[in-house]
Amino acid sequence: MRQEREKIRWKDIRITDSLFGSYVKRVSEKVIPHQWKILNDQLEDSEKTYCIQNFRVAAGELTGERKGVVFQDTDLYKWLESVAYTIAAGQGLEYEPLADEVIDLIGRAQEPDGYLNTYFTVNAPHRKWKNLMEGHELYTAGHMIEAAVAYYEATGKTKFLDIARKNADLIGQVFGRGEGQKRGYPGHQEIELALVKLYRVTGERRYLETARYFIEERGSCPSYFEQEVAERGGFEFFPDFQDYDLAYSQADIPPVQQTKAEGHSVRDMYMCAAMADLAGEYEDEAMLQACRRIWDNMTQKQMYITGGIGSSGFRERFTTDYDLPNATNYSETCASIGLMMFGQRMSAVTGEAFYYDSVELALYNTVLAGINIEGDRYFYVNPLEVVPEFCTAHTYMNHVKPIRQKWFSIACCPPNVARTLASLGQYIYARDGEELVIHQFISSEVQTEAGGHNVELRMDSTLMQDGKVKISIRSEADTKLKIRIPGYAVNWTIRAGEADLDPVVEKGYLKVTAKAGEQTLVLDLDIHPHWVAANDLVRADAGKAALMKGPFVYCLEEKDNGNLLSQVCVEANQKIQEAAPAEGLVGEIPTLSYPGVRVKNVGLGDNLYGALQIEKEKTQLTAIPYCLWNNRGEGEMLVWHRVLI
Ligand code: FUB
Ligand code: ZN
Repeated sequence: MRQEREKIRWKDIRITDSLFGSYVKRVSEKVIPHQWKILNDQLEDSEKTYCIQNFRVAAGELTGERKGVVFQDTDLYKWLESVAYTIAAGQGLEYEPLADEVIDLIGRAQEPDGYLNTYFTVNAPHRKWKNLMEGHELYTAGHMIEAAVAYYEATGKTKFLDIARKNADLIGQVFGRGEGQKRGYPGHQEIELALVKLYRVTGERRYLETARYFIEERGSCPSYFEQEVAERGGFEFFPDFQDYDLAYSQADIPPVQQTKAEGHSVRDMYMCAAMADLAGEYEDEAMLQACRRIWDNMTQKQMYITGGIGSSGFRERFTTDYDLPNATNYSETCASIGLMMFGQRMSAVTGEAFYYDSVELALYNTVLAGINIEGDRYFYVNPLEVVPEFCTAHTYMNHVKPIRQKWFSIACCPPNVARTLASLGQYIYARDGEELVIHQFISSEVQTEAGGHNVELRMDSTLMQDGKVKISIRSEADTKLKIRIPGYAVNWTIRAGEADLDPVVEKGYLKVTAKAGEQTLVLDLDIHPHWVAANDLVRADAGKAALMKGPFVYCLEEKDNGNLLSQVCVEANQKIQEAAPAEGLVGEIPTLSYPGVRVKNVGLGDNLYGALQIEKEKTQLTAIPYCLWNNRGEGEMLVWHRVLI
């Protein structure tokens, strides 16, 4: 097994891309201050979060009850993580004093032994570590640790990291197989990957050991969770968990034995991300094989074309192979972020590029759809087909919102998108020994060190305009580059000046050496819009086709095409024209235009049913990137088109 790749420092990467750059800018200029107001309950017409207030109560500076969901603290931690990356990028320096202040508050809310969780400190001190299945204590700690690591990496300040270490040390004492320790593990995974990060930044191996313990202990028999439920005689936080099954939180069998993506999708992804890390750290082949099985099952049988996962609105979970309904699905934004985290680590530990195909799909489609272009509205659930009036509350569609929301009572997704966008550089570049690796074609600049010398690299991606990516390198010595060839690029070429190169391709990466001095490489990925079909076993997409160009999935919106999009059909492999970007959208991505047919049932008048009598009406269709839907008002949306034979 290979060594992990090395991350490029946050401050060494700058995103200049017209699409992603605009979101990254929004995060620092709008999302962070907007979310700060929400954390402080200063936003009118928005549900109260009590987030900062809870920390004040826990610190003994306010009296009263601690309010909000049991893991409300994580909103602040994810906010701080975004702030850290933004500071590192030099865009959010003004947030640093605010962040320092709130870190001081977190420190005051921490108990002397390192315990840190506003819910249990204030509302249920006698219940600490007694409801791991529902209580999210370890999940919350995980987000705190992730934020602390990011803040340390961004600023070099140790205060938050010290808080995190103290808390992680306590966790390491409480849990384990030693005498007097609890043989428990989290109901919602997250702490494991956070402890790996803490180990990597501190070099303290005990954090890695605790992470490994949590993964290895999970799913053991007799079940820790079943014992817990029996002891407390029922469910405390989520009463609708009455028929809870252990597979929901991947605790029915040890993770290393799992064969498919199962249960709550975010839990599964966070767990798998940690497993991939641990497989690399411990050279644990069995763990890696489990990760491979889960990844393959998920991406080949349970993932939407948009990189969305978890098709069940009920309990935010995976269901079964090929069950991918388009209108009622969940496809939580956080789950696709988790997929990105898992895929990134799988690529790091195996050295294989193809994991990034799904990472890219999730990022360019579901994750980006999770936020509006203004940066103040969010999707939690990401359907592939929407009829706004059918998204009715208190029905089976309760979870599907036809427009992005200001916030949510359970608000895991908005700050998760923010931290992902703010740390986007980690998905674009890495260092692998002497090589500088490029994983994504997002315009950006990086100034770093590779092979013992300084390198300045500028990537100008016009992928969506002409399929090309220009990579300009300035370096003191020859620089070894490893560039991912995406799965969708069948006829790619690469040139240095006028010369065509014939590089070695290894594990999906092309390897080139840029000469010392200045050199420009042009990678042509030769991408074109094309129709995609689904396996016949995906009943929801039978006889349908979706439109893609490169990593972007396209969709039809009512604004461009009128309503009743379910009438729309296309002829098989209908030719597609590229047209100007839609007005009011970001990223200069072409719209796609193609002829279609509306198949109408005529002669029914107001009757609900009647004799079959069809009329076909020609129409010209315009599709926009799925990630940008619902930025121009409410209306119908459709990804999978019916195909006329
Ligand atoms: O339970 C914490 C988070 O809230 C989960 O990851 C999301 O699915 C949401 O339920
Ligand atoms: Zn979420």
